[in-house]
Formats: sequence, C-alpha cells, structure tokens
Amino acid sequence: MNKNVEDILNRQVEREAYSSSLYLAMASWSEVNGFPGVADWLYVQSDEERLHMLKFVKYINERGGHAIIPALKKPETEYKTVKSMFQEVLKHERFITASINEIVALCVKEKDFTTQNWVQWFVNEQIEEEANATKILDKLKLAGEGNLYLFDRDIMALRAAGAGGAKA
Ligand code: OFO
Repeated sequence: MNKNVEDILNRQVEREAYSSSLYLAMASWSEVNGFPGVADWLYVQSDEERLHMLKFVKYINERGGHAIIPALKKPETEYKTVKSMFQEVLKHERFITASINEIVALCVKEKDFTTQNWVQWFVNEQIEEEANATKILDKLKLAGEGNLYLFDRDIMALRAAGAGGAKA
C-alpha cells in the first residue's frame, strides 16, 4: 500500500489505542469515585475504541502494509468533576474527527480511493461519537453538580437502552 497512507493509518492505530486507554483511565476514576453508571459507560466505550484500533490494524495488514503496535502515553488518572471529564471526552472525539478527516484528505491526494471508501465508516462513526458526548454533557447541565446520583443512574439506563454509545 502507499507508504504515506500506511503511515497515517498507523498514526490512527496509536490514536485509537490511546482513546481506549484514556476512557479506561476515566472509567477507573469514575468507579473509585462512586459513579458506577459512568464507569460502566466508559468501560464499554474503551472496549469500542479497542475495536476501532483493531479495524485499522487488520486493514493495514490486509492491504500489504504492516500495522505497528505503539507505546502509549499515560492518560490522566485524576479528574476534577464528571463534567470536566466529559468535556475532555468531547474534546478528544473532536480531535479524532479531525484526524479521520486528515486520512480522507490524504487518500484523495494519493488517489487511494479504496482506503478513502473504507475509512468512511469512521467518518460516520465520529458523527455519533461527538453526538453521544454532547448528549451526556447536556444531561449533566440539566442535572447540575448537586444531583449526580440520578445522572449516574440515567447514564446506566441510556446504555442499557443501546443509546449514547456502546456499540461496536
Ligand atoms: Fe471514539 O471513536 Fe474511535 O477514537
């Protein structure tokens, strides 16, 4: 496969792996700080990001490239509030969206229309990922800092209903 495309796809392997690690760190913080619903949502989200990473790994290798499994930087272990943590989630998802868009742009430049077509799945996925984080931030706004117990139960229900994230 085209070397520039292979390199940018490997960059995305690292970013998806970091997403998984970041959400795992957030899940762990939520769990030890009394937010089991939030933790549950983030554990599932972390699994989902690992699946994203695997999609890139498999695709690169399938196309004759070599997927490189990277070392990751350590994510934050402490978060001030649930709200600031979800603001981080949204910020991170926007960063991922920009990163996916860069892949599309490079595919066009290099005329790799097969990869351009393949990566469309992630273009659509990012619409949902940003919408989910925004939805949760809206709920947090409504709940206010004082009523996080109900918010925590709510996010658990949201996941059980299959909305707000949690799909492969
Ligand atoms: Fe959150 O979608 Fe992958 O990174």
